[in-house]
Amino acid sequence: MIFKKPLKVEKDENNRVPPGQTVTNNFPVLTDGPAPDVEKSEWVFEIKYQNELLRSFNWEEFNNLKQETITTDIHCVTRWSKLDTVWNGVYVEDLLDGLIDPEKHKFVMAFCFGGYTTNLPLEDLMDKKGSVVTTFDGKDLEKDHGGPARLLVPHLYLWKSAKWVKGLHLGESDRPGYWEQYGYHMYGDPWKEQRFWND
Ligand SMILES: Nc1nc2c(c(=O)[nH]1)N[C@H]1C(S)=C(S)[C@@H](COP(=O)(O)O)O[C@H]1N2
Ligand SMILES: [Mo]
Repeated sequence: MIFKKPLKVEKDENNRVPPGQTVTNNFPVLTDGPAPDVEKSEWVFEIKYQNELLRSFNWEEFNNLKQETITTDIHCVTRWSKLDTVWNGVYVEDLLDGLIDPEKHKFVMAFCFGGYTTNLPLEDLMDKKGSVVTTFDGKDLEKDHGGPARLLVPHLYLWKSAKWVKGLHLGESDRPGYWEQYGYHMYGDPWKEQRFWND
């Protein structure tokens, strides 16, 4: 009888890169329109339900929350992936702590300085799946990548990771955000290649 050595399970690049994607070491910038200027002194993060402001943080309040380091792969619908990116920020579930009413708060529209929006199910931001990050690679997040703060939702295509994020609008129903109105998929799972409406 032949005993085979068990296969060593490593984080193999092939298993980490979703179909149709190519790994890059660069960090491309993809913004529709100009990057807005957002001063930390005017920065706010707001959590809303309908016309009601449930909670808000200014820069100082946000930075007093528990900061986490997140190491993750990211995948852009324009077919590049970047492995082991390192960010610092706050988990969305900590921002929402004690606020959630599961009957009313099922979906989220992230909104941004500059007007961009993107939609996602609330549960895709919970359980450490979503965060609001303020550093990349140990340095303050560059303006072009969304500084001072962006959403990071690495298990979905990167258009869901709203740059210059200003808050989350909670709601009962899933409405299309900016790119979702123009043909991008409502959910955007890179492992299922949910790039466009009919994927
Ligand atoms: N506010 C805002 N966020 C945004 C965008 C944008 O145009 N405005 N572009 C999205 C798209 S389509 C992608 S692919 C990623 C790109 O992030 P990056 O420029 O840091 O690579 O940001 C997303 N977040
Ligand atoms: Mo994109």
